[in-house]
Amino acid sequence: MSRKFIVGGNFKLNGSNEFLTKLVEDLNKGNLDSNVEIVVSPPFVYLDKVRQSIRKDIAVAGQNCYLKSSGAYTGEVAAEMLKDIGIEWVILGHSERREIFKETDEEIGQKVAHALKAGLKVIACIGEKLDERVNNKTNEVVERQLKAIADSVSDWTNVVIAYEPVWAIGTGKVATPQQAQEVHKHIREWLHKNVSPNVAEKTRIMYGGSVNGGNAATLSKEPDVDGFLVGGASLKPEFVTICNARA
Ligand code: G2H
Repeated sequence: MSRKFIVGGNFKLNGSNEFLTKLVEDLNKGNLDSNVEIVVSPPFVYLDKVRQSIRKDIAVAGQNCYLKSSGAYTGEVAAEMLKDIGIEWVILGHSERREIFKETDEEIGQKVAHALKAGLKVIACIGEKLDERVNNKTNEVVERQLKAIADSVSDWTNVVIAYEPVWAIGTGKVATPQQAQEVHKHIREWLHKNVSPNVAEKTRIMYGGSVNGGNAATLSKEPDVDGFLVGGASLKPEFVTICNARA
């Protein structure tokens, strides 16, 4: 079966009213492949502005949300609140959340389950650090991170996995198409064995880590690469080239 190619723009902690107005204007004028699902993820305070001004064939994602619906959790945002303002997607488990904000595998699994229950679609990020790759621990690490998600999730319909090797994030060191394919294939095999053949076949696996307008087309040819999660390059005009990588 064919999985719909999906490209996400993770703006991280970047942007301003002026910058995002221009970026949205440019995307709205862009000649985008209609066979590709596109999701952009600005910082929380700009979510509503971007959602209201961006073309309707581009969806909007939060970059995080908490595992509770409400309460005394200063500084957090609930999945239900994202849903309430018309946001369809959320990115969870990004390595920057894991590393800088010390989110654990278990917490991320719970967040994924909570966000799905609230009606959001989830881009769930996994990936190994450089020392883990060097020590041949890549499969072990992605399996552990996947298991924490699988332990909390029963319906995978609205889950997309983003494989983002930490050593490739924002470093300009993109994984080779072979390195990406090898891990994506392993992830699919793990889903086949531990969740179900149907989930393995249907679940999309994005690659993230220094994707740009120059490397996207080659990476997109790999059979288990079903899209990209793009950081730095999503803030630039080349994001359109990345969205059209398979066209
Ligand atoms: C990985 C990616 C976006 P970049 O974090 O999720 O960022 O493309 O800048 O490496």
